[in-house]
Amino acid sequence: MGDHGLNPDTIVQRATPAGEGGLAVVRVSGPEARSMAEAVFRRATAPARPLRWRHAYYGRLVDPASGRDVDEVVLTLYAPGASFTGEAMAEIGCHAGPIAVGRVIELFQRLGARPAEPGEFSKRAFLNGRLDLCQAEAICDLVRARSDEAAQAALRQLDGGLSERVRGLRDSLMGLLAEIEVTIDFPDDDLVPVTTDHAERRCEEAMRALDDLLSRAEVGRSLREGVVVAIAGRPNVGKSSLLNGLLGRQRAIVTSEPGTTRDLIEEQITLAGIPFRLVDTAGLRAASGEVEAMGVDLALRAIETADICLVVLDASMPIEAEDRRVMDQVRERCARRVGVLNKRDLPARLTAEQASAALACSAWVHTSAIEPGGTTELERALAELVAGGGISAEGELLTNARHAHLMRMARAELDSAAAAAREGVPVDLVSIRIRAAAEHLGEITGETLVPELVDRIFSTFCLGK
Ligand SMILES: Nc1nc2c(ncn2[C@@H]2O[C@H](COP(=O)(O)OP(=O)(O)OP(=O)(O)O)[C@@H](O)[C@H]2O)c(=O)[nH]1
Ligand SMILES: [Mg+2]
Repeated sequence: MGDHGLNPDTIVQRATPAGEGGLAVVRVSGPEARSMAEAVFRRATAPARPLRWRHAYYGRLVDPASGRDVDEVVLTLYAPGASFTGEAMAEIGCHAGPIAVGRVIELFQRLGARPAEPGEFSKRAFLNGRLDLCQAEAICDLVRARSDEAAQAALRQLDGGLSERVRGLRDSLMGLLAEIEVTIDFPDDDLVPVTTDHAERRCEEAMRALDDLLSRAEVGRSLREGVVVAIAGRPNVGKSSLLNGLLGRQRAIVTSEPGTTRDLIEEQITLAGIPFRLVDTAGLRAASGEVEAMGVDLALRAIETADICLVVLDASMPIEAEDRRVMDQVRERCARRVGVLNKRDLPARLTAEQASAALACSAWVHTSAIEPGGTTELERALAELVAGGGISAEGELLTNARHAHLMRMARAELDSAAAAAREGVPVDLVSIRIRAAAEHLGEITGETLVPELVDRIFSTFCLGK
């Protein structure tokens, strides 16, 4: 691998986030990495022997032009073939802060290194066969992960689990293609010809395996982007208060006046390692003005696109006509619902039985948005609803949208291949579809990727990765 490997230049970039901190790491990768580092590094102790690979040395970086100290650093050199990128690398632990790090990078630039583009270190690792694309993308996911669970999923992907399964699937399709081709090319030999029956069966097997992987894609997306939870109910039941209660701070305006919230307010929380995106909405009712009407429209759309809808009732009052309308609107728009009986600190006029008779929900929970710990039951119900759906299931979770998309494309090709085989289309025509499916799968691990696509994928990475 690595057509670029003929004459790569040497690149430099910070590997740690910008900003102030104790330490920062600057990476230099490429054929000149070692000689550049040697040109500017002065060991603290008298150098008895040349610097060894994979040893950390304490010392100073000195500007050869001025003879002035640039920073106090720890230098580690990695040999070609034994580094993250597969090239010779120098890693410099220096003082953090924009000025200090900038000076180190600039020093290497003056020696001829080029500032790395976003994702360029990972791209080199990919081109040098150190990582497959799936694994490289997992690094990016890991860096961006917003929850422990997402980080775990990315780590598993980094281990190569997903790559192996996808590669296995692709290999079996390639095997089928080879069988088909042999019987086409040598029809007179004594080979058992591949029947359309056989091709259909094999396609269906592969589809089942893809379905299994894809069923985890939804979970993966939730882990990556957060489970979207819309908070719905008529005005004044305490939706914004619940948002604030769950967040533990006063994010949304709360008043005793019905119709307070107009816009959507979105905030993120993590429950049991799962990221949730809470969306507070305008109270649903026949609106009394243009702004409120727009708010109600937004609310209805938010309910429609949410993964889960909280249906909030005020438990200190019996169910009203407006509540019933809200429940009808939610029933039509969102299948995963959690019912909330709020204001449990006030005398109850409404039971969970009455509420669940009016609207079936995964659970009906009691809350008080104004008491400390008043939302615990709700938090538990949300975490359970998602985790019960397999969020913490072992195995590879597809956390990457690109992978899920390619698997869906491959599945669609296999579906038409199987259908064509059923209709008695000649097996060599069926094989065109199978080949297309195999190519989509190859794009996941990077085996059949076109170079422009490789560039595009890596350019979405963060700087210094
Ligand atoms: N006693 C009690 N009062 C609550 C509770 N939750 C909310 N309230 C009060 O109910 C009133 C309305 O609360 P909001 O959070 O603004 O209600 P909302 O559903 O967002 O209302 P709109 O934005 O108008 O749709 C405020 O006076 C809150 O203090 C609760 O659990 N217990
Ligand atoms: Mg509100």
